[in-house]
Amino acid sequence: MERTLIIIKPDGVQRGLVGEILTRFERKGFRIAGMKFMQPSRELAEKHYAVHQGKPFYEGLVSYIISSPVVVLVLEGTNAIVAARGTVGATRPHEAAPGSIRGDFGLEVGRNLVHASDSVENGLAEIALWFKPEELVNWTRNNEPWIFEKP
Ligand code: DAT
Ligand code: MG
Repeated sequence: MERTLIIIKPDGVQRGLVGEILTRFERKGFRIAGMKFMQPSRELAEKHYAVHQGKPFYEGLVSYIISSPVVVLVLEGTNAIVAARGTVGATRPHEAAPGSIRGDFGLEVGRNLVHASDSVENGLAEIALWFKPEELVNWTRNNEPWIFEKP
């Protein structure tokens, strides 16, 4: 089953939106394979955002993600990468569709609440960066046939 890495960023945690954001992923049908509350180090944040190094917003992006604790999740589902990015919404919240997390709760790109992996390959690398293998759980839900046609 395809996996994606989700981060509820510091603004989501500070604004008390963890439950609201988790609910949206749960009711979409994703299965949680990993979840933790943690304070990311600068080193981890720099690795996570390495592709953006050198861009004008890079330093602000790193300081933002380490400014407060975050909730990190691994979600599983068919087409998990694309589906989760749909649930999250466009990068710039003022352009994100109403109904998406960013579209409903954000106004600025520097406070866009959630990270979601953008490809299967990057998702695997991000999961390996944020989680140890033993922190991920292989399990099935008893409602799986009502979410996945071929569980
Ligand atoms: P996304 O988080 O939607 O995958 P991205 O990978 O292009 O977007 O960029 C990572 C983060 O960097 C994004 O969530 C917010 C920030 N960012 C991107 N483009 C930006 C810009 N033009 N100005 C300020 N911050 C930006
Ligand atoms: Mg991205």
